[in-house]
Amino acid sequence: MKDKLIQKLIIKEEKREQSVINLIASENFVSDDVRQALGSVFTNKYAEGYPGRRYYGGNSVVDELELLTQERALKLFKLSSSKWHVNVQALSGSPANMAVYLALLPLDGSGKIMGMQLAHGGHLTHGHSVSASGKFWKQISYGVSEKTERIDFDELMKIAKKEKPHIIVAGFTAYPRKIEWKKFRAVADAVGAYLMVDMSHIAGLVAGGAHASPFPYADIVTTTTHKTLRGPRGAMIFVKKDLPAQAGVRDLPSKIDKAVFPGLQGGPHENAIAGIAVALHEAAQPAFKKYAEQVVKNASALAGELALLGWRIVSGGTDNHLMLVDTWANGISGKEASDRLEIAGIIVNMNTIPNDTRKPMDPSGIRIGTAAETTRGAKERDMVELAYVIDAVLRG
Ligand code: DSN
Repeated sequence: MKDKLIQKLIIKEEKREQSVINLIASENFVSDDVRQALGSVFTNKYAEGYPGRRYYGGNSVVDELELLTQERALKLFKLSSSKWHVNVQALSGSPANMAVYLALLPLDGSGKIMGMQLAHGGHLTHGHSVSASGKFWKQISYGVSEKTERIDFDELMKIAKKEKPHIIVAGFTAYPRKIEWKKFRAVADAVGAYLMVDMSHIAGLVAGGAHASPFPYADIVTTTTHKTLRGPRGAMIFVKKDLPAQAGVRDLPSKIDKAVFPGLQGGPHENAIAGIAVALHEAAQPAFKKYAEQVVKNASALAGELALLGWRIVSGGTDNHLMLVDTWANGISGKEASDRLEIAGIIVNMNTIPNDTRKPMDPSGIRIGTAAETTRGAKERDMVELAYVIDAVLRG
């Protein structure tokens, strides 16, 4: 590389990544093939529009790429193209979610998104007031039960019946338990709401069969492509083709396509789409199924050992790739825990825990995930060892 300053930073970051244990629940290590696609000539091309309907010339190869990516996306999640449409252009998870709201919700201030509170594991774009999703539309929030730290569906039904949201969002950023899609469907049906699933965190687990698929129940599924799915940064929006018109919305697939472009963005990042296509192919291989299963086994082993060592695990454990550790129960704030671990070469993020009494910038816990280290080959015995190291570092 001629730009020595940037080359130096790339090498520096590569060394940093290699020298630490990465337990950030939303990160992963992509394959060389994914990186090759990302750095390919597809980055040169402007391609506003969709296959067969582009504004610029020279898009015949891009059309092939995008159609193949859509085909691979539908196949990976066992979806028929006669029933589901997929948009692969959204630049990342937040714009993908915004595109769904833009397509579905009224803009006159009456639109309601029912989403999980940020502090209980929801995402900013599920209607939080600091996100555009909470500025253009009203968040009807729900949380987890104080006692079980799991979703309380009776409470959810009560809120939904009272508030009558247009859309219910399931799928979270910091929820360690299996998500019962069928129960969300029942709540959405009871109030005539769309059910949108944001499966960003667990997409790789769903693809590998390590978490139940939301597709039999959801109307719309959004996902980022760079977490457990192990692709480049990007997003996909899946939408059912045969949805009944609700709140006057018809032909949802085309509405969502239009919300992505021209509604929210211009030219798609075709190099990222090429990387997504590679990742989708990788996730369809038998080895990925084993990977997804191992991610969950590793999380369970790590949470189990930490609990034995005296750390309170929120909700008592994990069913997926992540866990929340209530470090404040042992007198260490989440920030302090995260800082201490980083000094020891273990990267986690501080995180609020349900009903946190502390502030988001210094909350009561940390979030730990196993997707990245499982890619590096970690197994349960490594997790047990890691638990001992984490314990020793935190107890200092
Ligand atoms: N930042 C992502 C996460 O860590 O879950 C969500 O946007």
